[in-house]
Amino acid sequence: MEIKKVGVVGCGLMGSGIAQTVAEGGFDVIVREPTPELLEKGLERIRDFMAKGVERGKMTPQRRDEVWARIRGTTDLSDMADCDLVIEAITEDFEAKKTLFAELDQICKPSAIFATNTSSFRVADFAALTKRPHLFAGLHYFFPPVINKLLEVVRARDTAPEVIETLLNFGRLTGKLPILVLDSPGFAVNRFFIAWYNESIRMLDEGVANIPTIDAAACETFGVTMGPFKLINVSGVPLAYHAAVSLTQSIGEFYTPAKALRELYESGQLWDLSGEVDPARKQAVAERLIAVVCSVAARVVEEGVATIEDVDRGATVGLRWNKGPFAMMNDLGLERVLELMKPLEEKYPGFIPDLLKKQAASGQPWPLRQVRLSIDGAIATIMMSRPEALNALNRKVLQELKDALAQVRANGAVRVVIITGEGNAFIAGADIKEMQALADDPAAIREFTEFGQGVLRDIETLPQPVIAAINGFALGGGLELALACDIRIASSDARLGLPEVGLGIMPGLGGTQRTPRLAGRGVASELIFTGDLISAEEAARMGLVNRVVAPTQLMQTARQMAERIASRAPIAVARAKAAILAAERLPLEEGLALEVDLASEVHATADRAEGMRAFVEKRAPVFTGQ
Ligand code: CO8
Repeated sequence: MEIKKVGVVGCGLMGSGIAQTVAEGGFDVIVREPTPELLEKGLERIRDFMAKGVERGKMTPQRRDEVWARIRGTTDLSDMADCDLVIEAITEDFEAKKTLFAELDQICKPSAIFATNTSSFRVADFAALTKRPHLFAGLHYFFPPVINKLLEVVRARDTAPEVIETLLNFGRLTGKLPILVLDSPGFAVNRFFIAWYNESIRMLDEGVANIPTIDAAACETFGVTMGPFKLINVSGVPLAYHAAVSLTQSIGEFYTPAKALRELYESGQLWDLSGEVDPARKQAVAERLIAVVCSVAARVVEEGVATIEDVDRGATVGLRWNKGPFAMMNDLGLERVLELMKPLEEKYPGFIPDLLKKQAASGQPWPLRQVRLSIDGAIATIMMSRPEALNALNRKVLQELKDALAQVRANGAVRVVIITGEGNAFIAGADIKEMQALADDPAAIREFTEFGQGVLRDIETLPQPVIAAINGFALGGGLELALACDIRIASSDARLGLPEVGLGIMPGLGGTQRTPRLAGRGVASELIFTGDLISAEEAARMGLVNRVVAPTQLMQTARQMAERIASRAPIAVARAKAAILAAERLPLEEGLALEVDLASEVHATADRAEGMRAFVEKRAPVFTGQ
């Protein structure tokens, strides 16, 4: 499903940010407010935001003009008629949203996807009002939407899988780190975020500590700059109060707003943040907050709302915590986490989720994955998923990649593999921080380098062809990994390079060997000696990349190519891959002899018989891999 034009209904604080972020992703946007005054105010907000970006050097004036040129305002809802995606970002009012979606359903083309940015209503309740529930999902942005990279893509009861896939990809193209969540109250992040601040205020109610102490303990424990009280003052007391009320209604009493929060809301005042931090009470506060957050996070996963990785990403990306709840639990040890939860089990019956008890009983930490393998028919996609470090390759990532490759190798149904990166990088190299820690141990560096080379060799020698879909930075070990793949397709905004000599090291994951084989000694020497980054177009001219496509077309192009390859005879493709690889090491005569052997072997397959029979019978062949 292709998205070219996006409608954003509502140009308030959220809508204006969403419109800008979508335009920054290269999409044409039409944004609607019902009156010229409101529209002008909303567009002014976007202009101001971008002007500040230019002032702070975050955006060039040229980029600002490009982005601005993609945004058009309207007061007429019927201007949404030809949009491929319409995002609703109006006020959080159920009836207003209902009316809007009923109108949009009449106006928009039948193939248009609808998304609501609601944070407190069920997406399915709006979807059911339209004739397109399968094209209906949630896109829950976090404030401020231009800066906060988190995006919850909400799957409602009837949302079609291809809509989810399209929206996840749309999120990535607009610079977000999307997480997939189920349509349930508070989705994933608000569930534990609201519990976090509400429990903080309950501790104030109970006299566990004063406001400065609770804020200080929260800041230290979660690595944030604002504790819950200061944050509520900044983001608004009514918002905090209503969010808790909404979850109380949909989930239960656990979310009942703390007494002091209700009183503050009713008084229309802000928290008084003055006072002294009492160091002796910080530990108790920290332990209780950890217990609450981890209990809710485990419950969210137990209910299938999100994965452990996505919950942690929600916390680190959306809330800017230094660790997600699951990483936090792994650091503390699950037995210790259970101990911290025990005192709260009496207060909140059923507080400790079974999933957590089971994981603790297994004696294993939570298996947080940084490489995601998904198999869709004959195509396996390996997503390097450590976007907070631009997918840099550390030991854990390399090990997980190795495991994913082993699974693919053993899976006869997989015929092609695509490797790509989460976020705006393919892979920004080997993990410099990890390498730095090993620097004084030459044996460890040698072992790490050999291990990394082995994993890249696993890619190269996989029987199935591997396509690198290079979606951003492919640097150092990242480019070396791409060079170990059979085919490279790069997004036009990708940057490639072997910058190792600038760090005082040299390429160690095959850069000095595969680059000259692919692009010749001159190109390899220039890239490696200068350490310069090059554009995707330059890389294509040098022969390092097969083709360059628009960012919006990258995954589609890779998948279409993968599908074409997957439709061919698998044994023929695998043996051809082996022969092509051998060409790099064998003299021509030996290579030709190998080709005779392999071609003869392929000739004896049932797929050869089928392929030729299909040609004669003028029909498409059906290959079985025999
Ligand atoms: N290793 C570890 N962390 C990284 C890496 C990396 N290679 N690249 C980026 N990150 C982290 C950053 O530290 C940052 O984390 P934090 O927010 O905690 O500080 C986060 O990713 C985001 O990065 P930036 O803020 O730097 O993002 P920018 O958009 O400003 O810049 C760049 C993007 C230009 C890609 C920049 O991050 C960069 O220059 N990265 C390093 C690129 C590099 O030099 N790669 C080569 C690494 S060496 C290598 O690959 C050798 C392989 C051989 C190993 C064996 C030899 C013995």
